[in-house]
Amino acid sequence: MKKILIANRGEIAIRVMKTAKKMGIKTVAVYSEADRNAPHVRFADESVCIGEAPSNKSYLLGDKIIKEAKKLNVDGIHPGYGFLSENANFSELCEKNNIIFIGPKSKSIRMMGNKLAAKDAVKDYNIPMVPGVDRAVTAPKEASEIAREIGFPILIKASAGGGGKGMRIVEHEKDTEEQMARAISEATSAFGDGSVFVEKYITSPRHIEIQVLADSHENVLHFFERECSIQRRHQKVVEEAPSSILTPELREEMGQAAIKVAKSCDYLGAGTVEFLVDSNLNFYFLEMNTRLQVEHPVTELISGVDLVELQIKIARGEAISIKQEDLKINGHALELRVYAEDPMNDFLPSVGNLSTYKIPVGEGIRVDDGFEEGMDIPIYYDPMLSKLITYGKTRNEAIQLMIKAIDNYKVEGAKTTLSFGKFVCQHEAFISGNFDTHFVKNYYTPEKLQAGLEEEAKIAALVALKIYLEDQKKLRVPLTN
Ligand code: MV4
Repeated sequence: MKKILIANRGEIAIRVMKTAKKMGIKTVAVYSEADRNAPHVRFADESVCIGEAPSNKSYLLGDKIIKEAKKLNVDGIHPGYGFLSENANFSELCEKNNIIFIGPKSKSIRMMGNKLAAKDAVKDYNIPMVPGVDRAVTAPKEASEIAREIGFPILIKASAGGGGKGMRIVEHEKDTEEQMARAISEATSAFGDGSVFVEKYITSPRHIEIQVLADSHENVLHFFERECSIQRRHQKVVEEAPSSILTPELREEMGQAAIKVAKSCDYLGAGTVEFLVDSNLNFYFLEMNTRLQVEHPVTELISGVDLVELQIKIARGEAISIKQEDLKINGHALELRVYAEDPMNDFLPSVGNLSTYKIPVGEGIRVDDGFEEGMDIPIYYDPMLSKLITYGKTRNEAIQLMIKAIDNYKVEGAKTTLSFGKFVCQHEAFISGNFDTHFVKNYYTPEKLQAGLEEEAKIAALVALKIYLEDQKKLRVPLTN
């Protein structure tokens, strides 16, 4: 592979290009009219404009991207995350055009993109699943019968859904039929597929996922877990590796389950298997994400591998040269997603011009970003500015370093979630490791964030006053002498 095109923008486009450069592979950036001057364009060896600002007129145009790739003699396309990354038709289109899609085969994407198909694929592999039904239910009455069997609360999920869309919790039997009807109609209008299924609702789970990699020589490895329970409305905010609740035995068990999920769909490349873990440490397979994930850096830091490099080698047909028993967890990594959103105002997007943008630097700090000082934040795309990642020998070291890095991250011109990240890192429940997916809902209010900021300002004022008084004393010494 001599040249790859990155069908993405922002931090992930740059992240992929960095590894390609390291491997001596030429890079091609694609960009929309809104991204003409974006850093990912300048970072690439070549670049091509693919359309107007809205993503359905640029970054989502698979045909157009392939046409440009062929013109430029591109050997492979890396899709990053989002956009075309889990589009089975695009993966297929690449294959048909003799361009290597750096990711799984279209068949695996299609299978895992449908939750009922995924359940069906893994059913002979003895993977723990949430109690429920693994077939489409369309009649509200039928759902009521199932619910009575598994017991309330239940969760109705859309088979084609994702990111919490099309999910409904039902606490009481009397609400079942009404909620079923709503879920079906919601799924039909959102996904064009009204299939739903029913599961027992796990009330206070943790969300833990396992990174897997599979090559074309029958090797499937796992790269441990990421703890992703700190999320807000299905948007992850803080991720870490390893999870503080897994024992080595449970980690091994979940790792082996994840490997089996990958095998069940004939997986190739990097993927993530999502699990729920309940308060008794039972784990249940949820779904598989067939892409490189936003939070992949925490895995890279604790395992010492470059996941993008392995993706590219696998796409070239090479075998993974690492053995499972050689992989060890080293240290602890945290990632904070820094969004251009206002935590004081219901996390509303806060776009503007980044008049000040200075990232923290130092040992154990990694910032993956696609922005620079003076840039306008485009309104058309995801408002994530960067990923602030810290690494330490222990969890506590990584947390303390994160707090310090947040303090040294200077952004003006847009509100960001940096202060919110600090709130999480200073919260007792987070520090003790005693939290679940309801952390933000249970503990966060803008008032608490405000109180923390005021406290900090007061301390800063006191420190300033103390320094001032001490300076005065020093100055007076020679005078009074
Ligand atoms: C669940 C669940 C509880 N019980 N399934 C949310 C998105 C999708 N990936 C699956 N999700 C959930 N499925 C059962 N049977 C709770 C969630 C869930 C969740 C999962 C992971 C991370 C954050 C979450 C937030 C709310 C609900």
